[in-house]
Amino acid sequence: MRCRKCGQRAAINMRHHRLSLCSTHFKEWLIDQTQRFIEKYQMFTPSDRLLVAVSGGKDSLSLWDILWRLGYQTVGLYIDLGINGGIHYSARSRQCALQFAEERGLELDIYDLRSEIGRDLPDLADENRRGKEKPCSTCGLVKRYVMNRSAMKQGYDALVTAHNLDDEAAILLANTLDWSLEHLSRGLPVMPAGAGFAKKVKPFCRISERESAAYSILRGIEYMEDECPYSAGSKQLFFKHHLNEWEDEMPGVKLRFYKNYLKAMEAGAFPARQDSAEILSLQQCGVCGQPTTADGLCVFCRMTARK
Ligand code: Q46
Ligand code: ZN
Ligand code: ZN
Repeated sequence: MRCRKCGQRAAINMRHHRLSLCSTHFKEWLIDQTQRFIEKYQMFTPSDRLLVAVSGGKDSLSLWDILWRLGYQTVGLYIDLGINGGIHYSARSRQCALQFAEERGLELDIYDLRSEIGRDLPDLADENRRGKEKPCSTCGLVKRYVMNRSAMKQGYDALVTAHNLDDEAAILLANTLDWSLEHLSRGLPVMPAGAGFAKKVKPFCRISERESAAYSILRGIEYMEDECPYSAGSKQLFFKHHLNEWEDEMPGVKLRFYKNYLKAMEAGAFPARQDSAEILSLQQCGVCGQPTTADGLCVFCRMTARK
């Protein structure tokens, strides 16, 4: 297989784009693609200050590298959840994020759950979950809360996450199977700011997991290769696995599924999300000031209050 641009040996063949590229041209191509989607979906401009959520994995570090090369003003946010799972998951992920930032002279904010609330995610999840439920719902809540609060408090113009095409297609499939109109109306690459929520953007929404992994390897980025020990058996991995099987048989099916969803949204297929505080009947949390539908304290403040 040869690179379409220069005829050298190809480093990657992307069947869904009918495109093979060498290492140099693939890296250039991925940077161009990312910039194209930033502009197409009007995510942000060079004058915006961006908070990039960084997990230490391939997607977030590849995306941060690309935003940095494109000259955007970025600060990273790493949330240390204190997950060990026998592999020192959080400590090693944090190290990857720190090393990445240091090598490029970038600023990385670290939110350390144990220092902030006195316990790690697995303890917090134990206090709050029912039965043998995984800690993922508590984890999701903590991450969404910390990301939004950090972005709002420090006045960033947008919160950037590295959700990729595989993530978006898997979420879309799950929400379609449930016909969850509420969630289907929130799957766009840009969620505008409003009612105490920061603007959220996903520049990698059309970039596949395989492409972002190839980018980090070809760029020599050291990322956390192990998955979170709690991810095994998750619904999202189940959907990703099946989407990948379909992709093998029908190259491009994932991208078509997601792009056609965006077209359907544009055509008004699902009700647009209403974001005003009145419509969502939001109040301000009495402790942290974050938006909440509950009276008094938000879910995070209630959950993390010492019992
Ligand atoms: S980090 Fe958290 Fe994931 Fe681990 S505990 Fe579950 S949600 S699997 S993206
Ligand atoms: Zn080439
Ligand atoms: Zn609160």
